[in-house]
Amino acid sequence: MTKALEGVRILDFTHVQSGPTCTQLLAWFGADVIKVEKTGEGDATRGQLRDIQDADSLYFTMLNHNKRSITLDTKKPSGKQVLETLIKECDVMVENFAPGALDRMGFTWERIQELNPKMIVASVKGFGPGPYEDCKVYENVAQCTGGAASTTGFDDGPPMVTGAQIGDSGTGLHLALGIVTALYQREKTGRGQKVLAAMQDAVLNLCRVKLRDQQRLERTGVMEEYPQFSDGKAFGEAVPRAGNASGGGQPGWVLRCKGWETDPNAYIYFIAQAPVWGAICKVIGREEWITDPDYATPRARLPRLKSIFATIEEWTMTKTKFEAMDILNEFDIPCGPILSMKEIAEEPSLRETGTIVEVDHPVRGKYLTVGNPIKLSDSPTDVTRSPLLGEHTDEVLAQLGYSAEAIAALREERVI
Ligand code: CAO
Repeated sequence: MTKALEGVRILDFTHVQSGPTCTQLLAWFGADVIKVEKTGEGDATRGQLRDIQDADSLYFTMLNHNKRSITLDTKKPSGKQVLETLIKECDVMVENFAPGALDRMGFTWERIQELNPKMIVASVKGFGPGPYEDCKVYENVAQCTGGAASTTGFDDGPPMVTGAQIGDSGTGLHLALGIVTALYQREKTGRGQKVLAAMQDAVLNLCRVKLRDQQRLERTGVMEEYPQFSDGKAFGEAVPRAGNASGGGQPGWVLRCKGWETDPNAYIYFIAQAPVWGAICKVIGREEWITDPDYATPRARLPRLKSIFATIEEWTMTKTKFEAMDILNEFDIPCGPILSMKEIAEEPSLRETGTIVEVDHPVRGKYLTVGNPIKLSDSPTDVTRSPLLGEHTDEVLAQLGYSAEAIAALREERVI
């Protein structure tokens, strides 16, 4: 069976997380991804957070499946020549170096266009044009500057970052969409183009509902679904941290379940969706709330949300999170157990769909990874292990037309 991006060749000049997540997705869709790494050292993540001495870290292996790796010193003249050949042969260059690094290497947009006018040059940067465009950025900086941190956490605590890598992997996803869109447009124009996904922009895109709330707050001075409202607290000028409140029109909260005293994840997310209010009241034994004017309508419930959730919690605490999930789903009440990473890793249905995959690696042995979360019916994903450093240098250079002698000379010069 053919793959969706078969025939597309990617010059993968990415490192750390944001760029590699993007090129990994493209590889899963069938692109030939050639990862160009620094001679001798490679992507810094190969050695970061190691759990097995001398084996590529899980950080690296889990972000670089289905790629080929070549080492190349792109600061030496003969290394630049190899890069030029790669630029001529590839469809897309993806990079996430610090701002200006590619220019300093001598590969400006103009130069790349000269070499290959069809080349799509896709970049992750911390910020778009503006006061911070020259800054280096890591995940949590993006979460803080993109609006996620100021709106995450509890009202009486500091701003919080989330465990979801929305700055890195979130931006990689945005970039991947930009790349396939540019490839599609190139079909009609024959031209390449620049694609930029700034981490601040990607995080802000994911925080869209909070900019919605900023404007609601400015217009009305109050947001009734926020916990501050039922707590009787004043709103300030900016969107406050909403704890575990739902970001949508149906109120929700995290509630304790049986075992919460010892299990940090014995909780369930409970959504008091309006259409199933009657069912909720019946399940928790509060049928009088169905007709009581203080509880019967969503609007009447808003100032009482805190005490309503406390009452629902009295019920959830008598059930395990999985028992509560089963009972509530019988009545179509939207809810979700708080799953630990251990529970997710062991979940058979995620293995069956390929969302969690066991991969074998020649140095580290078997490990678990997250497979392709996007399923195409006509382009299935086979997850293959990440490459060793420079594993494909000779193979790729030979494909580019370099003779065995020329390859040996480059190795002698320590360019590869
Ligand atoms: N051969 C020779 N030199 C190479 C090379 C190669 N194959 N690959 C990279 N280099 C050079 C670069 O040209 C650069 O040199 P100069 O500083 O002389 O221009 C140098 O290696 C270091 O690149 P860098 O500045 O990108 O790396 P860093 O570790 O200092 O910074 C990071 C890392 C992530 C902060 C920075 O790359 C960045 O801000 N990237 C954009 C935002 C981003 O993607 N952040 C997400 C990171 S994931 O959390």
